[in-house]
Amino acid sequence: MMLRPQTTPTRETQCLSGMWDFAFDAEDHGQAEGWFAQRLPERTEMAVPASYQDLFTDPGARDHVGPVWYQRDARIPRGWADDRVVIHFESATHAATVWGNDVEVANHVGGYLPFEADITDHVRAGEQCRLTVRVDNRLSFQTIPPGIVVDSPEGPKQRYWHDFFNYAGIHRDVWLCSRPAAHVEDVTITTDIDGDDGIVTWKVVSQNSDSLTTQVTIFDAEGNEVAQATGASATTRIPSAHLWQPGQGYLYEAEICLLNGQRVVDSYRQAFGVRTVRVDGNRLLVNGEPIHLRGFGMHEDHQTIGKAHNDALMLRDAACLEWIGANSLRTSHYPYSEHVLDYADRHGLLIIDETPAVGMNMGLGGGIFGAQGYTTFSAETINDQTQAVHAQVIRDLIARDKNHPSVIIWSIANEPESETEAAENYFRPLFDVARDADPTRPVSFVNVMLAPYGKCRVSQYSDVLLLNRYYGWYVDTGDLAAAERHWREEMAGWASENKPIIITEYGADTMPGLHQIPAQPWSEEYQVEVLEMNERVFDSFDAVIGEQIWNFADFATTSGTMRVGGNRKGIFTRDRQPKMAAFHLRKRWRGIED
Ligand code: GCB
Repeated sequence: MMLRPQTTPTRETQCLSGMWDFAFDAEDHGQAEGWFAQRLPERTEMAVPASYQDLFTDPGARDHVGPVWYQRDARIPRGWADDRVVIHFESATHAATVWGNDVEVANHVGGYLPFEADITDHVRAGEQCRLTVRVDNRLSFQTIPPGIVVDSPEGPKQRYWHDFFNYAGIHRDVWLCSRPAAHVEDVTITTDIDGDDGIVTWKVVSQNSDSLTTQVTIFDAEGNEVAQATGASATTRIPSAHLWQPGQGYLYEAEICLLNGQRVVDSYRQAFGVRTVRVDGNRLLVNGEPIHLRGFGMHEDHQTIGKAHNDALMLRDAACLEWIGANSLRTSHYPYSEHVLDYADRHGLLIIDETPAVGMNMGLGGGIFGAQGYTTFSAETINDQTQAVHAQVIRDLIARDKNHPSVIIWSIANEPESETEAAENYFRPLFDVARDADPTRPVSFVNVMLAPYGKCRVSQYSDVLLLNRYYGWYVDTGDLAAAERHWREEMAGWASENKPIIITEYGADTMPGLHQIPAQPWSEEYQVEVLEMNERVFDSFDAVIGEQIWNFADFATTSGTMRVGGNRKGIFTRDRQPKMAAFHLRKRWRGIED
């Protein structure tokens, strides 16, 4: 359990982003040599946040496999003497060990979720502290996502089965935070609608607070107090509530105070929206109204900074989404920066929130990854231990994102093997994990073309069907008439399930500037024709309640004969300029013809 860093009357924060010392540790001997207890040997500089791979010109940096080290000094503010001092990482990819001075304070595996450590006992207010972080980019069959390091005469190589480059490093902000010893540790806010009123229920977990009272005050977006109640678990009513709606992200804030009589011992503010999400037959209802998703599977991927979060680049993405008429996105294929979800909350974007479980399918190769030679689920590959890690990542994702009104569906995996008994056994309990952690939202996973209607054994557990289909690209390449016929045949099957269907991927690689009539794969014209073919299919099935194209923008991948400077299925280029298909979508989604 963990709350985000926040400055409040009882808490302070100091952002540690900026320049850090940095060293590669290809031999993996830094830990044994105690690099955390000295200045890093053979150090260079590194920007935080950033992926480190694209900041050098040396291929060795880009292809590095193993640990890298980050280090900087930080002065603990002198006013923090009576508080707990915490170091908080929004993420570090894929595993991190953290030292405060000479003491190991945190060890975390998993590249896209936050972690923190209480370092009070190892630092002193007013004094400098040396912070050292060892970040390891290696994946194994027991990590999410999985991968494998293979030895070769040239050194170790990382192999993985997902189609995006294995960027690593400290990708999001790092914070020093103070908080009182007695403090709010977690809050879960759920909402319901009763006539015009909003019903708000909270559960606050706090530390060292036995003799304290929990008081929650709710403010509207203009800062007016609209409700107040005491109790760590309570329900209150907002009369004539302003609902959070698609396209209108109205937010309330709950101020949670721990009180000792009149004295505020800790206070924390949590934004939330009043809204409901429900599946009804083949409809997905937000506030009782059916919704239709338009948008994209995306990536956190940019020139130079790789997978780092940057507010300015996020705003450019948001401007492109607005321009084209998207109302939704999927955080393919990992949890995105919390700042993306905040933006979505404020603007009413609908989010399918995905775990980093991607590349769990040895049947997929298609020339991108070459021959696999592994069994997906087995004692030696993805096994019980992986499943336990996967369960934890589902819990951690939900713990982080549960209060975001923009999140309307949990996706527990992308395109895993799902046509086998082993897959069913692996995934069935994971759906329960998600539903236990959050009974208020639909749970699903993204189905792959190798497990079509009638073959998939996991979709039966999904509340909403999420399908990735490449008719006209990986199958029936260049033959859109056959593609449309096959797609309709398969869709008819899924539509008979009486569940909402969202097509979470479809599209075609496209080189901007390549024009052809008649259209051929890779041309801008062909991308438009693939979209049009899909749209004809979607528009003739009531159950299809969402279309999310693969991908919002071109992105970096591993090297491969199917990838030309990365994956080119973007509707925008990697620098966020429109391909021809963007104008087609703007017309379909917004009715605007440029
Ligand atoms: C998929 C994957 C996505 C790939 C995409 C492609 O099915 O989910 O990660 O990038 O196909 O372009 O091949």
